[in-house]
Amino acid sequence: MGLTLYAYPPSVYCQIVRMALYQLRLTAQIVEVDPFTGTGPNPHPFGLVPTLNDDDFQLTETAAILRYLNTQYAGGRLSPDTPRAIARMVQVQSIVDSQAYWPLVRMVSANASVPHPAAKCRTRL
Ligand SMILES: N[C@@H](CCC(=O)N[C@@H](CS)C(=O)NCC(=O)O)C(=O)O
Repeated sequence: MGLTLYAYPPSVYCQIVRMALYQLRLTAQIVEVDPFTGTGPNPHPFGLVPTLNDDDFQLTETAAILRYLNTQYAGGRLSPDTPRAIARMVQVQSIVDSQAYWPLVRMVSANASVPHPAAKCRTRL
């Protein structure tokens, strides 16, 4: 079975997980789902993306997925190792997730003049 990532390609959250997989030289089966139309088999309890399956272990939330991949498959080498640096990392991840995603991605990128697959996000504003 191995790793399976349920992902929507334009999603920055999914791209972040895919960058981590690439950086760690991990292979994952990518199952495309569209959280905006409900297309595809989406296991996420809130209908979002991404979700990572590692055999029978299922995980949502990008920061948690990154932390899992980093500790399970990389001995933690992708993150800092001092308490303060770890705290800063978690702080920045939380700020970006809670404060930056909506204004930067949903209100700007998804409404850019250049047509983008995520433009359909606009309909959910
Ligand atoms: N806190 C979540 C946020 C995930 C999230 O918002 N994903 C967006 C990607 S575009 C989504 O699925 N949006 C669908 C919707 O809002 O209906 C994480 O870190 O994974």
